[in-house]
Amino acid sequence: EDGYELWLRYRKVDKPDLLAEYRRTFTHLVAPPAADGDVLRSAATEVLQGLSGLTGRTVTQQSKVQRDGAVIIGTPATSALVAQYVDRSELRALGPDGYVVLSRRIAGHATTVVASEGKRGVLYGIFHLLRLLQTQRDVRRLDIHERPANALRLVDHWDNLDRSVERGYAGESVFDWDALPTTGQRMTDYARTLASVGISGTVVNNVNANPVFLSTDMLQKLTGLAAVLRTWGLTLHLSANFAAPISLGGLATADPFDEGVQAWWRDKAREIYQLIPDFGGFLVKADSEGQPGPVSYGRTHADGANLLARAVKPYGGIVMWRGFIHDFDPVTWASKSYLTFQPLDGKFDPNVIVQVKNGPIDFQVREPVHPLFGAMPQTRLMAELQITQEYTGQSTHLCYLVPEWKQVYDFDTHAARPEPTVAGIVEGAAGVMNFGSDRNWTRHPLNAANTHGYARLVWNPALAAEEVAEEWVRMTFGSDDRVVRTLTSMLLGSWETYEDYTSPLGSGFLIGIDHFTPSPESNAPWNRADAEGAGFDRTVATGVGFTAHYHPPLSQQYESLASCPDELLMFIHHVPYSHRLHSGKTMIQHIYDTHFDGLDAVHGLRASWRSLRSRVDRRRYDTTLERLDRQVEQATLWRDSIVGYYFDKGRVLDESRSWVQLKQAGDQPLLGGWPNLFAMTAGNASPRQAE
Ligand code: BDP
Repeated sequence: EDGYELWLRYRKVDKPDLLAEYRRTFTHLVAPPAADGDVLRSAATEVLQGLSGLTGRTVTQQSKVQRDGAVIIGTPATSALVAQYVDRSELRALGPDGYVVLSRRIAGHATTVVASEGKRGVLYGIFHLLRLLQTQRDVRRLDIHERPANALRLVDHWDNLDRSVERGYAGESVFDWDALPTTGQRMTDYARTLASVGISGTVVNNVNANPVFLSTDMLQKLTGLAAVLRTWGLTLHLSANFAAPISLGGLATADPFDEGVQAWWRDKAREIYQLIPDFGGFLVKADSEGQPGPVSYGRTHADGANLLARAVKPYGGIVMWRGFIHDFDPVTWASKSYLTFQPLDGKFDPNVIVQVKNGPIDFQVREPVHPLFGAMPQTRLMAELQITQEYTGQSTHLCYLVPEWKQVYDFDTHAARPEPTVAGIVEGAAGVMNFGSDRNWTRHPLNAANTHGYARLVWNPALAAEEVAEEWVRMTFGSDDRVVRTLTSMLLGSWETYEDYTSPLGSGFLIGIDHFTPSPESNAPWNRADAEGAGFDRTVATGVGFTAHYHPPLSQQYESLASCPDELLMFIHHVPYSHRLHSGKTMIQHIYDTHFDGLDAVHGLRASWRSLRSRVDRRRYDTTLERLDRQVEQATLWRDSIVGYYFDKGRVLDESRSWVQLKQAGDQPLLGGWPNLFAMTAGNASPRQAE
């Protein structure tokens, strides 16, 4: 296996009893007639392929229920059986993306009904049914009623016209622009895979947007891509360059108040919708990192967003306006987007959704939850999460981010509203994508767990991380108990492990310009380590005032060194090395210990994987092991650099290790910063003396 099939492998079920059961329960398909390109046709094809693979018997489509084991799929409008046997008011309540999967006796036979008010819901329903078999669940008495928690379930590609990918680590762009409008099997599989986990749309080009994506030539090419996506219920979206009226339209300005500019966007929208009638809308990064925007014309972000929103409104389009403002000044960055956007609450048109990154800086391994989530009650909001592991090990390190995203969704903003958690506030998410041109899509075979996990959480943020991880493991590697237990636990601990050997206590930005290797020295303005302590003072009392952006009691909790959660301590406070954490350790000892423990945990990850050698197919085993070998090397470099750095700053000895121990840990070569590592170990003579 080369990993191409990701979690849609549909291998024959390996437990005899279960296999017999599934063979009885699923014998034939009864589906409404549907033309090629119709979502219902995709659903029928997929369910036939999936059930045939999983049962090892050819399941065929029939025109009516013939015997026990019929799978009936459809909407009330397309299937008389669905109309007759499924409660219409319930389907309406579940909405066009929701569905039911029910065991029912129909025409005297045992059947399974997958029904929805909308065709897309039927597609999601059949993937749910297949997932039950893939994860070896009991399917005899199904009574499933599902609706997505979020209407907007998007992935964002940061892909460029030359097929390079901003923050892509799996080869080139997954999209072959030159070949468009022709698309091949890979695009079909791309769309199927996303649909299988309920993704509803995709933004195909980089937020640092090349205006050429809106040119007539390019739009014509994109019709081919939109057609494949449509077949699988996905809408195409584009990142728009705010200055396109100048660069493409030849106008002298892109000022949102200029009538010529307004007309240009109206015409552009009309052209797009003529070519792509179900176009989803625009994503815009404005006035950030050199991108053009309304602020250059003395207008606000709301003025800019509303300009585009009005152009797409007649066609039902939306504008996702990024609430992320990259500020190269460490002093102001954490507050920048809050201070820019919060005053604009209530000023955005109804079809604008402001897209807010999970934290106030930029996808660091640990950040507080973005204060904007609790601060814009009159504005539609969505979360931006980063599936591609820009700062979390790229395609070398295993870092399963679902536990992090769960914390974001569950975060109580304490805003005065009925559901003050992030999950209750946002109406969708955009996940910055990790798929590339590599045969296995993500290079690191285990990193597709993040793609799957992101999608499953945006569908239902209440799912437990354990459940999501285990589901992915079973679907991707099969249901061998050892594999399931081992790999699930590898995934679940890996984010905190990554945090342990990289960035302590919310420090962030200890990373080099490649966003991969450690480089604490070059980030001194960020980590603010000196002889007495470390961390960035963002308090109101003595720092940059960031804590004021939160509602009480969060603002007080963060403001006080005593009550600030340990994991955010260095994000919010400048802390003496001797400060005792809630764990009872001094801050500096915590830094030392977590880095040593973190590296040990990476050795543990590799050992766990090795224990699965005879249980995982050769190719995926080897590819993953090769990644874990590199992770061990990189984690060693991280440990040595970071503990060396903090020792160098504070000259505080490590209470719990001696250099002899370090030396004896023979399988952990000391890479970076080794003179410091020797020097910092407690109560020991220097290496030379001891030798
Ligand atoms: C940062 C990336 C940069 C993106 C920017 C953004 O380093 O490549 O363009 O964010 O999200 O994470 O706009």
